[in-house]
Amino acid sequence: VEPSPTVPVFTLNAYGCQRRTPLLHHNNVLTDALLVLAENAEFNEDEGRSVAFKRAASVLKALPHTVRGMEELQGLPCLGGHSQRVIKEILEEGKSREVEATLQSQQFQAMKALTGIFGVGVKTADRWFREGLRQPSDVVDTGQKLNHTQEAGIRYYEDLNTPVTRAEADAIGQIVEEAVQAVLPGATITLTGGFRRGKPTGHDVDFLITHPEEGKEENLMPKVVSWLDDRGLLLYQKTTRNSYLEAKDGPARPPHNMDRFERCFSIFRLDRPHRRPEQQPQAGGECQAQVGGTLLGQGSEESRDWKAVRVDLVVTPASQFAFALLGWTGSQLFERELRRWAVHEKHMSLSSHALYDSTQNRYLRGSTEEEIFTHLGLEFVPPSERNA
Ligand code: 8DG
Ligand code: MN
Ligand code: MN
Repeated sequence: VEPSPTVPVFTLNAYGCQRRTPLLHHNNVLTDALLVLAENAEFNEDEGRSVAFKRAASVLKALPHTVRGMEELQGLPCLGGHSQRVIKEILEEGKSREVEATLQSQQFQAMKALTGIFGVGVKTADRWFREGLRQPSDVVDTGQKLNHTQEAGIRYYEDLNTPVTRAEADAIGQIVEEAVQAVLPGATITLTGGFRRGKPTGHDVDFLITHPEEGKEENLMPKVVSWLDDRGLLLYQKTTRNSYLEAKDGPARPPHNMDRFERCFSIFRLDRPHRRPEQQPQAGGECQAQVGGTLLGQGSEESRDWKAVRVDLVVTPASQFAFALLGWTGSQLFERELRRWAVHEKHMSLSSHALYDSTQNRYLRGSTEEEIFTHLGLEFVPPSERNA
């Protein structure tokens, strides 16, 4: 494409962690399309292709204007040939045939519905799809063998596929706060994940729990979980203990992004605020799932005054808190870009526990997110601008 002096040219840095990416941006038509292709690539276990589409979408999210012509893309990073073809087609024809075909495809729709079951990953969903299953009710009807997580995923399918609101997240926060104060006074909870980035809704609620005095936080999770469980507030929980120090490969080089904190994947039973009948939401109004609650054992909507909500709890020692906060705030692509930047540009290894400098052969301390960005040679990006 010829350079045109009348077109404002914005350049953007190549790594998502070097850019500011707000929640609301100007190119949703294009990013929605690219993210469909990214998701489809994930369903086909092609991670490289999926990340390529996500990076392309992320660049468009960071632009301060709506893209109206291909010449505006000049000099932008991460826009590969395939992404450019999709963008071009949408700019010229209003939509992309590939994206439309993907959205219409039985495989995409089935994979979306089946991976929407908590505890079901791409591999399981793909096996089920090849066995002819298309939706969660098929899983029940064909009597598939399920683990405990997947059973909960089926039982609460509708609720777990209904976005969690900020008000619900705050209500959960109050409960977690009460639990934590009851079992360890002085401990603190911090809302992370999408809500910390300013999202109005999420698929779950993420909390970090810590105590200012290092060591006090040890074995806190089982106590918090018992407190919650005793009050009937947990519909499901799976707790994993801290394995950071005992891991064979030691803390020296955390090898992948799964961290080793004491953590709990859970489903809360959240009471719905009392509503008068005229304020009840209309049937089906806010529900995305196509499967009837009765079929999957949720009971009828009217009789339930609670909602199942996915909650992630993580306990971290004070010395690792800033790393955990940075690691759990997301977005997932922003995290991925941070780690890629650390390795490729700084010879460092970043995890949710620590930052290791391979040049100096030592760990770098960080008591705030700002310090960690400084160690990484990056300008600080506030949580609300990490929506890469
Ligand atoms: P959403 O729930 O609003 O849909 O979005 P989100 O809050 O951004 O996504 P998330 O799936 O809840 O994940 C929040 C962050 O937590 C994300 O940046 C990745 C991170 N995360 C996991 N699992 C793990 C893990 O095992 N270790 C570490 N360090 N981070 C993790 O989701
Ligand atoms: Mn989340
Ligand atoms: Mn989460």
